[in-house]
Amino acid sequence: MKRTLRYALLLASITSLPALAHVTYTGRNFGTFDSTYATSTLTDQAVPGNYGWIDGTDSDYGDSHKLRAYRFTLTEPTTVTLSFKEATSQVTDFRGNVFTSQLGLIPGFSLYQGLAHLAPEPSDHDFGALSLANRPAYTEGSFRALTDWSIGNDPGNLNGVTIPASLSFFKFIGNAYDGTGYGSDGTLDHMVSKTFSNLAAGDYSVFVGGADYLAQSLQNPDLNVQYGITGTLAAGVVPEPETYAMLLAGLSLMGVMVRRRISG
Ligand SMILES: [Ca+2]
Ligand SMILES: [Ca+2]
Repeated sequence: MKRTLRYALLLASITSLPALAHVTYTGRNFGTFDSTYATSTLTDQAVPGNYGWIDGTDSDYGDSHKLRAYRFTLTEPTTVTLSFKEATSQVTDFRGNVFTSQLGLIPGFSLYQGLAHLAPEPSDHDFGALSLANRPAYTEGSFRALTDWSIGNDPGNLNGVTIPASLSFFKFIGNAYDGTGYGSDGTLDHMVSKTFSNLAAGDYSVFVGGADYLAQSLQNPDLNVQYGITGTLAAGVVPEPETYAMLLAGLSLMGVMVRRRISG
């Protein structure tokens, strides 16, 4: 397909996209964890453009449509390591079309306490009246990468009862991004990882997007390309070798006891 036609089609789909590109966690729930060591990996996700995360670090905020929201829940204080890396993903768009995203994401992410509205409540989005009323007029969206932020939904209807629009609040915990810029992980290898020690029990959101600030140039031919992401969460602490030794000793003792019981 010719590039110009491809971009014309992309733009045509983007104009009808906003109603379906609200903040959701579909396919991006890492799960519920306690301090027992466990990991969860989520594939086949993609983000439009390579700048969504870092655009939220500046004074005019960022558009949350350019990031993907992940969630997880902790049932007790737990240490969590989050890792995101470039990937090719089989992505299904809002029309049900499946396509392959491309490599090249320079990932950045921020971790927050709190969740966006969940179905059946209407999803949050940047350009609803409540979102617009709760940020300065000159801003590009509600997303903020380095501090607390909020975003609202539209009024909804639940079982015949009108529910007013309300704000979702995200309390900033920390961030990390790939590359060599100030505050980055220092190595541009299309992956980034960070450990958050002893997070309190509760619900968390992670917003992931590109960290190439210049990629938002309208001259960038890849402005709206879908970049694939693989995300991994590791909860708890990897057991120490001594713990394994004790575990093995315990298992062999049980084996002896079971054998004795069978033979006795
Ligand atoms: Ca911005
Ligand atoms: Ca890196």
